[in-house]
Amino acid sequence: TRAASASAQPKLVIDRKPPVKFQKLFINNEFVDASSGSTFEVINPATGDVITEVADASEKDVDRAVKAAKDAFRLGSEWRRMDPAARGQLLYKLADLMERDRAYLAALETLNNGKPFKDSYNVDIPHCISVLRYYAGWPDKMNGKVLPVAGDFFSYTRREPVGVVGQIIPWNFPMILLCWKIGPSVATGCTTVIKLDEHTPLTGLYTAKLIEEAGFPPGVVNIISGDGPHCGASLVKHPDVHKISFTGSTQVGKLIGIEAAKLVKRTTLELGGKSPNIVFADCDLDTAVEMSHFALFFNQGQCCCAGSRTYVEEKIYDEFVQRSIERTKRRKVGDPFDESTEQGPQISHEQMDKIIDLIESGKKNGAKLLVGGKREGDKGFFVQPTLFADVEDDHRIAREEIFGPVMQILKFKTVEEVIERANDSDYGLAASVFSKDLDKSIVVSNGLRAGSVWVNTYDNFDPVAPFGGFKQSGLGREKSEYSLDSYSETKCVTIKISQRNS
Ligand code: TXE
Repeated sequence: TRAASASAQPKLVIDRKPPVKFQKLFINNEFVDASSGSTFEVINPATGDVITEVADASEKDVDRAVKAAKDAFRLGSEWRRMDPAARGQLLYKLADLMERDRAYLAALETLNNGKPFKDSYNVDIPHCISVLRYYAGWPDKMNGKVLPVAGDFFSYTRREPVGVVGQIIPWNFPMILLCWKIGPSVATGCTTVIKLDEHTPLTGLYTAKLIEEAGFPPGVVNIISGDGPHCGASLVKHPDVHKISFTGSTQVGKLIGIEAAKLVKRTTLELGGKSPNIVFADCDLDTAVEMSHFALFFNQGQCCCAGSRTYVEEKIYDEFVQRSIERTKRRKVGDPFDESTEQGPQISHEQMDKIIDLIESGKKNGAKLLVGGKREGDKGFFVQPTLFADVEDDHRIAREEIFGPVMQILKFKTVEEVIERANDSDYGLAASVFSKDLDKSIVVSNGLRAGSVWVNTYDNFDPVAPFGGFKQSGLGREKSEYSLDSYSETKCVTIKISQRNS
């Protein structure tokens, strides 16, 4: 039956040159030019060529977008009067439209970001759809409580939207992170201004069109393209923005945290990582090798939660390294639209240079370079799948986020030692454990200072599961019901009554 249903599916035709349909700012459900008229170039990372130009939002445009969001949030507005379940229906509709346009959105994502089409199509867009559907179910389930206060009073809580939200996203998962932001902000009844990353604005601007088509009232979701230091920073500083949700580098996250704190804005930050992946000798070695490879190399290594410190127990170290060498050598780099491609280009020349610089530091520090280590070709921003073994804890490649296809393998002997070394990092986003010993897996998982721990798997991103960092990896949680808390305020109303009774 599987074969029968597969053959019933129309064959997917991949458009390698998807047309770019929207290049302007989406404010109040309209596409508008930047007030200055200026634009910036969007680059295809696989070739280095310019794909198109999009509107470059300035502080003035941020102000326009925030005003639209503020108007949509005013008391008595269509949005504020809408039944909770109707907000959910809008998210369902948006998810349906993404499903309809899945192949186009996936092709546009691949063109702009460089990730393999098979990932955009099979991972990114389906995940977006399930995240929106997950949040669509929430609006009519966020109850308050009646409180048993003392005296002649009646007291209840209400969960109210935080208000106008400013959301800033990076380039590594342009569609997924957009949906992680839209979902909870719409579900809780907020209005939002989302600033797309300057490298990858194309799918977000197309999604703006779908938002309009889904029937969202004007001003509820505004989507703008612009740079960080001017456009992003003015959104963070804007006095009418009540909450900031940022995903990006730890460096910028700290600046944003400081600015937002000046006006006591609610702030969630999802930042960098240097996640330990611990492989015990009693693991299933095939699974551990393949999943450790995936943990690091998925998305060209451009994952905040990449398993970028692979600690392998001494007893299996040599064999693990050998098998990882073979797997890394087999990794297929190339045109992201080719079906067999596992790895596309890095996002930019700048990121490629940063990765090469860190590879050089690894060599200098004395780590053993076993595969790759160079730029691949001279067109586009490709980096060879690279593998270092005998990495020491104080090497830069074991401490800094590389954000590229560079794997670090480190050796350990005991459980206590590896927990301590894994936790010796300023970051604390994710971690993983490979072992068949359940007790050990649980004890180690509970001992790791990280927001997500995966056991015998990696990158499990169910919408139901919270995601976020300990320590300098961030503040707050994304996805799941936990993120709803950061988009809502709890109000307590207490009413004097003439007589209480039990
Ligand atoms: O990030 P930035 P970059 C890490 C990764 C990468 C490094 C640098 O290590 O190599 O960061 O990448 C906006 N006020 N991550 O420079 O600058 C910017 O316009 C307000 C991890 O691309 O943090 C973009 O929309 N906004 C990360 C977003 O911040 C500002 C994903 C991210 O850009 C701003 C990406 C400012 N002053 C990079 N400056 C993850 N957690 O997954 C910039 N921005």
